[in-house]
Amino acid sequence: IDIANAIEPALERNEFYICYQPKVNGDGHPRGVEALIRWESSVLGMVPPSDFIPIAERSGKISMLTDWVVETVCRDVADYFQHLPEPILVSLNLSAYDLKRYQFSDFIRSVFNKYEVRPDLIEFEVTEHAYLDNLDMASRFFNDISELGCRVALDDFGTGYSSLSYLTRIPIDLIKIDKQFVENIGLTARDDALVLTIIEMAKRLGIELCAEGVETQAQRSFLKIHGCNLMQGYLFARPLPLEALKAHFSDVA
Ligand code: G
Ligand code: G
Ligand code: NA
Ligand code: MN
Repeated sequence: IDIANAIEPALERNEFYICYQPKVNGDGHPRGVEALIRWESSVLGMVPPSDFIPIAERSGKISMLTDWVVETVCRDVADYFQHLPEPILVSLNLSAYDLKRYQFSDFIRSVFNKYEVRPDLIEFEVTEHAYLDNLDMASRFFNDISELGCRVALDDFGTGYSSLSYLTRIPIDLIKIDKQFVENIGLTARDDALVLTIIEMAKRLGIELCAEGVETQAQRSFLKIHGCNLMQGYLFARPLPLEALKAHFSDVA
C-alpha cells in the first residue's frame, strides 16, 4: 500500500487523532502539553509518525495533515485547555515545508478566530532544519506568528548541523534539549557537561528550556538541580489521547 495516497482517505475516515504529552515543572506540575499526531489505519494498523510524516513531507500531503492538526488542537484548546483553572500552553509540531507555505499564518489566524482560541496559549515547535531551509519565508512566518502572540520552540536542539547563530535571529521562546542528551545524563563527565552547557546557554540568552525524554529520577534530579525547570518524558506521562489526559490531570491535581 502507498502511504502517500492513503493519507487523504484516512483523514476523511477520521483515522488520525492527537495525543497530548505533559510538560511539567521541577515539582511535576503540568505547565503545558505537546500535541503528537497518531494514525490508526484500518488497513495498516498503527502507523508511527516517524513512518508517515517524512512520506507526507516528500509527497506534499503534509500541508493537509498540518491543517488538520492546527484545527484539531485549536478545537481542543477552545473546548478544554483554555478553561482549566490555570490554562496551560499547547505546543504543536510544524514541518520545514509548513514554514514555506503561502499564507499559512493567515490560515492559523482564521482558525484562532473560528474557535476563539487565545493565541498566547499556542506554541509552534520547529527544528533548526526548518528554519535554515528558507530563511526569508521562515522569518516572515515567525514575524507573523509573533504578531499573533504565539510562541516558538526550537525542537530537537543539538542534533542539527547548523551554527548557533539563528538563536539570535529568530524569536525563540523555548529550546527543547533533544532526548539523546537526556538519555546520556550520568554516563560520562562529558555527557553531563554538554547538558550543563546547554542549560547555561539558555539561561544567558534568556530563553526557556525543556528537556525531552526524561525517563529516570536520576535524570530528573540532575536537570532540576541544575536549573532546567521544564521536563517531558515517560517518567511523568506518555502521550495520551485527550480523554486519558483529562483523567491524568485530575489524578495529579
Ligand atoms: O510522537 P513520536 O511519538 O513518535 O513522534 C515522532 C516524530 O513525529 C517526532 O519527530 C515528532 O516531532 C513528529 N510528529 C509528531 N506529531 C507531529 C505533527 O503533528 N506534525 C509534524 N510535522 N510532526 C509530528
Ligand atoms: O521529535 P519530537 O521531539 O517532536 O518528538 C518527541 C518524541 O519523543 C515523540 O516520539 C514522543 O512520543 C517521544 N517521547 C516522549 N517522551 C519520551 C521518553 O521519555 N522516552 C522516549 N524514548 N521517547 C519519548
Ligand atoms: Na516536537
Ligand atoms: Mn523533539
